Amino acid sequence: MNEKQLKSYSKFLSLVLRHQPETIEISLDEMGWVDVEDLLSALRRHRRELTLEQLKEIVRSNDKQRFSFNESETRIRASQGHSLTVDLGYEPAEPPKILYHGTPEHFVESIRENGLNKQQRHAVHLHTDINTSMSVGQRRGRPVLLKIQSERMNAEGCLFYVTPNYVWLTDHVPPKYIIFPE
Ligand code: HQG
Repeated sequence: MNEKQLKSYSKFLSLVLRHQPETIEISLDEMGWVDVEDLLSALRRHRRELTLEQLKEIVRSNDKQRFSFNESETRIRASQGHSLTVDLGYEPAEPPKILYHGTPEHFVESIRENGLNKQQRHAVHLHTDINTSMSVGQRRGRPVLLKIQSERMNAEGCLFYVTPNYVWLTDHVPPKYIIFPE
């Protein structure tokens, strides 16, 4: 598969594994998993045929490692980013002192007031590195980098989870833990 095909399939998989499995008439279990066989046959029925090897290539080559297989590679899911209600079953983890969140400038005033909300997704997404956060913020406008005092939040009772691809998840970030740029 060439780069373009990989990207297009990855986008389509994000759609069905995070948001709209009904697009190809599959359903996800409560932890977001679907049987690989069921996924492949649904893709075939909807003219998006993939071989098992191609699916593995998409998972392996994905720039953000968005998808994962279970250990026996019989099931697959998105590692984070769902708008569907899912319980990904990650254990709470101790975050680093600071995590980052990039957001477009026009959301900053509302974030100052309300903190970071998870909006359409199942959790607020935070990153350990500035570049990733800036490129997330850049998707919708001029990006602003917010620093989150995650260690302090955690010490004061807020839970954090980390995905296999090192995206940090939490339910909400109150404004008092956010350091805004000058
Ligand atoms: C903002 C992509 C106003 C928040 C990315 C964000 C990421 C508020 C937007 C991953 C707010 C939600 C997640 C408030 C939060 N007032 N705006 N109180 N609280 N927001 O897409 O973090 O490529 O749901 O700052 O790369 O941007 O899909 O979240 O701008 O890693 O794998 O509301 O999605 O990954 O937007 O992105 P999103 P996000 P994938």
